Amino acid sequence: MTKNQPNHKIPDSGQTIFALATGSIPSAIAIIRISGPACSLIITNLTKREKLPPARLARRQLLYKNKAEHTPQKQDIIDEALVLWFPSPNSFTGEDMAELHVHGSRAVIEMLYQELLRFPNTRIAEPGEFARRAFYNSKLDLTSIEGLADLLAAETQAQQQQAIRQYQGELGQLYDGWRQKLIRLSAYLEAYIDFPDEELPSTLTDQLKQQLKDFELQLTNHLADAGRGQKLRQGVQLTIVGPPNAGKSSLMNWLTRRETSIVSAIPGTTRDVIEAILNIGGIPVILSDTAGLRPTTDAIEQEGVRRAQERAGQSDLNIFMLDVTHWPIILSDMAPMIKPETIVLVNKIDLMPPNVMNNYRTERTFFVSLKTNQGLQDFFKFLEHEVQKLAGLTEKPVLTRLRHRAALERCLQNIQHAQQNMVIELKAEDLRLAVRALGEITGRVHIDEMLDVIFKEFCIGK
Ligand SMILES: Nc1nc2c(ncn2[C@@H]2O[C@H](COP(=O)(O)OP(=O)(O)OP(=O)(O)O)[C@@H](O)[C@H]2O)c(=O)[nH]1
Ligand SMILES: [Mg+2]
Repeated sequence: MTKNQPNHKIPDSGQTIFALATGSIPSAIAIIRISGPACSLIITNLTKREKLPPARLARRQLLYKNKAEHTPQKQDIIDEALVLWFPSPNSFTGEDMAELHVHGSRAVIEMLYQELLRFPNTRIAEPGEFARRAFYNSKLDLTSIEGLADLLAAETQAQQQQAIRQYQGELGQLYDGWRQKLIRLSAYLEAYIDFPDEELPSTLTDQLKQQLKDFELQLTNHLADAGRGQKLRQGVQLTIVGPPNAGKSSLMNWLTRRETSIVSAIPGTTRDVIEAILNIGGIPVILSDTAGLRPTTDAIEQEGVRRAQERAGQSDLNIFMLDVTHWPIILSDMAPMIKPETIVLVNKIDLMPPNVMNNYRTERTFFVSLKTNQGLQDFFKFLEHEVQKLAGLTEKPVLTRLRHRAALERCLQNIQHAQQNMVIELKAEDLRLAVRALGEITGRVHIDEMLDVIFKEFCIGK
């Protein structure tokens, strides 16, 4: 077996890194985070105390310039700070860490940076370096680190909920659990290859078949549910389409609560795709207002219509809007744009009572007036529900990134191969590849080492 372990020692773990962990200065408080072997030296030196503060408890202490003499002078004071000491391994990075909560002025920070740089092998951290160290020290897997990045970028509550769950390891645990299962299946096969004379339970092949089948189903279901997690991260694409003058831009402005698009009585007012980002029911939504659809000889308007159709084609959900005075006549070239999931919005019911009894009416048809606000609340409630259905939180963890999807699809392919392959060695290789694909998601790729462990356990006494 070839050993293929990543280097779990950080190349420059001998170096101590530090960075400002809080936002731009000046600020009331600024936190400088330090990680690495020089932490204890830095704290004792800056505080001019022989003893380190108690672990993980905030202490108010004076910070002094890093001078050789031990009797600090008043003019050597940098700031009065809160000092926190997190000895390894119980820290975010797993290394010795410290936090200095100082007053957030440019002068204090600059002075501290200068002092910190005087310590041996100490430098300013690169972006993401604390998280990278946490990963190398097995404090966080890759999905947790991605969850942390999402948490820092979260703008809506649902995004925050998904991110915190991922950060806390929900997704990582799911994939790791699957990986362990696959490793066990691999071990069975390996045993068969290496000890062909050994008696294996006769039901083994049947069991293996069944387990691979179950696994394939689980993976397929998970992949099918995938859109949700990604949409919650990136936003649901919602597009308003329909004939000119229907009130599409009026709806855009109502939904965004500002004058996002120009509204006018002249048909063909909107010519380009106008985008706005909003929060509907905790879900980020990328809303597009588009040019009214109609045959035209105007080249610019033609391009606008093309863009409208293109955007509608790419969207997760479309609102098809029309004027009540035209309802239910829908031009034949527009009819295909109304799909079963499209929400049909019949506007301007203040002008005349809608003919609600007709063939076009579905459960997804709403009658509204953007002038009098009639019917808008019911429509909005429905929209909110639809958006949440597309991207809402579920009980089960869902995949959130293209990176995960690519690896899971590879894993699924290998599982399918393994089921078809009759040659046992090739089956085993397929499973190894499937394990590797799952390992890539969490960052565990030292498969062979794991296999060794389980294989030994499996073959006890042989
Ligand atoms: N009476 C009435 N007029 C409305 C209503 N909603 C919009 N309008 C008017 O209809 C006209 C067209 O509205 P827009 O929102 O610009 O329509 P649009 O679909 O964006 O039109 P294009 O950009 O040309 O495709 C404007 O004069 C609006 O004031 C409504 O509910 N009732
Ligand atoms: Mg418009």
